[in-house]
Amino acid sequence: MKLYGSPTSPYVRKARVLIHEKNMPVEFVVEDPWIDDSPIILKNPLSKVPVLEIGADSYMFESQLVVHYLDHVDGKSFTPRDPAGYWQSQWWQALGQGIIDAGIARILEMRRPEDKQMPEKIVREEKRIARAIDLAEKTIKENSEFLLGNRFGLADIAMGVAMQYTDFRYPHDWRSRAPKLAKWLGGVAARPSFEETLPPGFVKPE
Ligand SMILES: N[C@@H](CCC(=O)N[C@@H](CS)C(=O)NCC(=O)O)C(=O)O
Repeated sequence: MKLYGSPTSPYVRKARVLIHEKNMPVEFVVEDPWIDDSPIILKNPLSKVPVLEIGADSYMFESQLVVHYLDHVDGKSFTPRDPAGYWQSQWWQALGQGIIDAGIARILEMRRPEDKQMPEKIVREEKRIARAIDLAEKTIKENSEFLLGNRFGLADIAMGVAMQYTDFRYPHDWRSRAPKLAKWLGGVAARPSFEETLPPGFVKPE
């Protein structure tokens, strides 16, 4: 299998962390979806990464589907099997995806020429992120190494990537408001799968 994407994309990084954790033989191929006539278009008409090549001219796209596929393809799923745990994992993954979506929307707005930017759009995305962090802090258990039970899983990957993307593109002091989340992130971020997939230029917060 081949995973196409960019080294800074948090959507792609979720798949990369999972591939690392599972030690899967998946080649990472850097391809830019933003350029005109990007080769990504031939694999994903939506021209977005990640794209996972699963066979000859056969591709998966949308990070949640790509991660779901990688999670199940080898029969060694990182998702809890009990129904409550399964849906809690989906819940955390949706929250993480939402934080990433808001972080991306914010940075794209900030990259527009200054006179074309909509400050209210930037504030709206920042408020989304703040509320999501508050809910995560309310939900996470005290001193928990992992978000669900005693096993690292897809919930940790989605939220870990989302919070590090926040640190990367929207660095601000969220930790003093969310100490339990901050402590959990410190543990997850120290895993080799996270260390070795950090976006180039990432500055570790003090
Ligand atoms: N919902 C998609 C979002 C993927 C996405 O927007 N990826 C960005 C890279 S961070 C991209 O390829 N953007 C290219 C574009 O929007 O043209 C997913 O979860 O995979």
